[in-house]
Amino acid sequence: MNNLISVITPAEKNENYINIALDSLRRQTYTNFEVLILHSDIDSLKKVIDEIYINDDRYKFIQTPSEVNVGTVRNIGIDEANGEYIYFLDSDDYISENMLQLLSDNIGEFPMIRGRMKSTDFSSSSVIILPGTNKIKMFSNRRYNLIRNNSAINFLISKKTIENMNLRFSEEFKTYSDLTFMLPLLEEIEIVPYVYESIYFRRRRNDPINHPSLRQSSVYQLAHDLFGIYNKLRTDEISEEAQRFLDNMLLNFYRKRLVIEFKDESAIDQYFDGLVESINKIDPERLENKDLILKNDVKAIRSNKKDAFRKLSNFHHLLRDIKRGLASKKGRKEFLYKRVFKNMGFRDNLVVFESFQGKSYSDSPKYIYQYMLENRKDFKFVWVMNNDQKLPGKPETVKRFSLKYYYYLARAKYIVSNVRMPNSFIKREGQIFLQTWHGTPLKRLAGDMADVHMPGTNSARYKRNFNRETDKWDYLIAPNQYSSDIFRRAFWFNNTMLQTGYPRNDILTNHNEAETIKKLKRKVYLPTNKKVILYAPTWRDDEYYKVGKYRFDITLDLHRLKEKFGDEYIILLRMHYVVASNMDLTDLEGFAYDVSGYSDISELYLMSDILITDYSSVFFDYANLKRPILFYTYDIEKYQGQLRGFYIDMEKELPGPLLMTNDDVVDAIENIDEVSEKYKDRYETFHDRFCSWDDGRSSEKVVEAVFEK
Ligand code: C2G
Repeated sequence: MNNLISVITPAEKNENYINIALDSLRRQTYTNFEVLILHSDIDSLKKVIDEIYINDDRYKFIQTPSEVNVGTVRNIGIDEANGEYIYFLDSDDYISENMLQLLSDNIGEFPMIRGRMKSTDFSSSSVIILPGTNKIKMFSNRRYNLIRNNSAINFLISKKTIENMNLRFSEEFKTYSDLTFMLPLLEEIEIVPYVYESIYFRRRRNDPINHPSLRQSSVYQLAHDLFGIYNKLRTDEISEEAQRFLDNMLLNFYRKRLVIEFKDESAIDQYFDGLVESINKIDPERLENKDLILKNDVKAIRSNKKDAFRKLSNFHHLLRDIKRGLASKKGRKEFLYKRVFKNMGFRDNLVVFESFQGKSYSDSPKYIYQYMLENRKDFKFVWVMNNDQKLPGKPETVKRFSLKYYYYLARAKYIVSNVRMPNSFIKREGQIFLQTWHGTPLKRLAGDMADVHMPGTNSARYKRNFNRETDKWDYLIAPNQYSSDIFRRAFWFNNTMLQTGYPRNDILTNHNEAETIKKLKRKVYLPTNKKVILYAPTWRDDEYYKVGKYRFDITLDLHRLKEKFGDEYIILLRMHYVVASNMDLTDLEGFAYDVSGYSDISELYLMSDILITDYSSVFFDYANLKRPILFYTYDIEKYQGQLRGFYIDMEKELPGPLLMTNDDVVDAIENIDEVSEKYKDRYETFHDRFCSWDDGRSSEKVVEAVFEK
C-alpha cells in the first residue's frame, strides 16, 4: 500500500527527546506520512524543535488543552488525522528506518498490524537483522499478548476501523488509558499480523524521580487507574480471552506491585476497598494454577474482611522473608536483621562508622571518629572494616555483611558512612544517619546524570535506588556552597545540610608541617630526600571486569618519567577504590610506589609536592594545600561527552593545565614553577570557591551538630 499514514505524537514534557523521535520519522524509507505533534504550548515547543521540521508541512503542530491526560491528547490526534492509517509514536521513543515501510508492505487487507518493541536506555540504538529472519507471525487466540504492555503504540491501524467502532482512549485515567481503545479493537479483529523486523525503540525513561514516564507513575496512581479501567471493561459481554487478559493483568499487578506495598501494614487501608471491588470480578478459574499464597490472599479479599486479610498479609510477608532467608547465607542474616535485630531496642550511645564500604579506615568518617574519640568519651564505636587493621581507640570492628554487621546496623542509634548503603539497609524510626559523602562533585551525580553507563543497572533503576537511599539520610555534609547546591538537587535532599567543610580536610589545615610530613613518609618507608608526585586518577564507568570491579590501564609513561625525573622525584600511584587492576612496576623500583592500598589519601596529599589527577574530586581537597595540580585528561572527550558530563568548565576553571599526552606531562613537571605562576590567579579563585569552608574545624562542627550530648 502507499496510503497516507498519520503518526500521532504527543509531545508534552518530552522536549528533550522529541527531535530524536522526529529524526527517526524523517529517515523512514516510507515517506507518505504526516506527523501530528500535540502540545499545550506550541510556541515554546517550536523553540526546541529543529528547524527542518518546522519548515516541512508534513509535520503539523496541534495545540491541546493543558493538564489533560494523554488519552485526551491522542483522541484529538485521531480527530485531526487525515491519513488512511494511524500510527502512535511517543515522543520519547523512536523507530527503525524501515518501520513504516514494513508495516505498510505487510498489512494487506488486515485492518491492523504490529511491529516489534525493544526497550532501550539510550538515544540511539540499532539492531542487526540477519538475512532469512524475515518473519511474519499471525496472532489470533493469543492476540491479547500484544497489549500486555497495555499500549496502543507500534500498531498501524486503519482509520476507518477506528471511526466505525468509535474507538477512544480513556480521558478519565492517566495510566492504562490505551486499554479502552485497544480492548474493543482486539475483540473485533481476530487476527493481527506481527512483523519481526520493524522495530520500535521504547525508551526506559532515565529520570523516574523528577520526570517519570507514565509507566513509572506511583503505585498509588497505577492502582487507582487500573482498578478504574478494569471495572469498566471487565463485563460478561467481552470474550473469554479478553476476560482472561484483564484478570491476569489485575492479579499480576497485585502480586508484583501491591503486595510489596503491603509490607507496610497501613497501606492496606489505602487499597483494600478498591481491591475488594475488582478482585470480586475475577473468574475463580483464573486462580487454579496460581500459588497458595495468592489464592489465600484473594480469598480473604473476596470475603471483604480487612482484619483477616491484614493478618494473612503479615503472615505471608513473614513466609516470604523466611523463604528468602533460607535461600542463602546472606538471606539468613538479612532475615535476622529484619525480623529480630530490628525489633530490639536502640543503643543510644552507639555509633557505626563505615568508609568506602569497609575497605579502609579513612575519609571523613575517620576524622569524625577521631574527634569523638577525644571529645565524646561516653559513646561506643563500631567500625565496619573488611581487613584486620588495628584502629586507634580499639573500637569493635565488624566485616561488611557479617552477622554482627547486621546486628549493629539495627541497634546503633547513629550510622556514619561516606558512600551508599546496601539496599537491604532499612533505616529504623529514630535512627540517625549521617552521610558524609566523599567529594566535591565534578562529574554529574545521581539525579543529574543523563544516561547511566555502569554495569548491572540502567538509568531508571540506578536513580530509583539512589533516591531510596538519599531518603534515608538525615544529615549530609557539604564541603562548599557549590556542592551544597548540587547535592540538594542531584540527591533530592531535603534534610539537614551541614555546611561545615570536609572533616577529612582538617588534617590539611592542622598538620601541614614538615615534621608531620616526614613522619608520614617514614611510616611507609618512602625516601625523605626526594620530592613526591601523586598520581590519583578516577575510574571509568564503562571500563570494568564485572559489577563493582573496574579496570584501569595506566597510560602515563612511568619509565620515561623515571628516566627524566628519577633523581629528583618519586611517584605515588593511587588507584581509585573501585579499581581492581594490578600494576606492573617492574624496573620502576625506587621510583614508582603503588599506594592504592594506603587507607587515607589525605595523608598522601600531605606527603606529595605535585598532584596529577583527571576527573577525580581529589583536586578539590588537594587545593587546600595550594600546591601544583596537573590534569592528565587524555580521554576527556569520551569522559565528558559520553559518560558523565561535568559541572564546571574544565578548560576555564581548573587550577592547573589540562594535559593530553605524555609529552605535555613531562613538559609541565619540568617547568612546574612556570606552570604554578601561570595558574596563580585561577588557583586563588578556585581556592576561594571550593576550599574556604575547610578551616580545620569541620569534624568538631559536624559532631556538635549531629551527636547529642
Ligand atoms: N579517591 C582515592 N584515590 C583515587 C581517587 C579517589 O582515594 N585515585 C578518593 C578521594 O577521597 C576522592 C573520593 O575517593 O575524593 C571520590 O573519588 P572520585 O574520583 O571523585 O570519584 P567517585 O567515587 O565517583 O566520587 O561527589 C563526588 C563524586 O561522587 C565522585
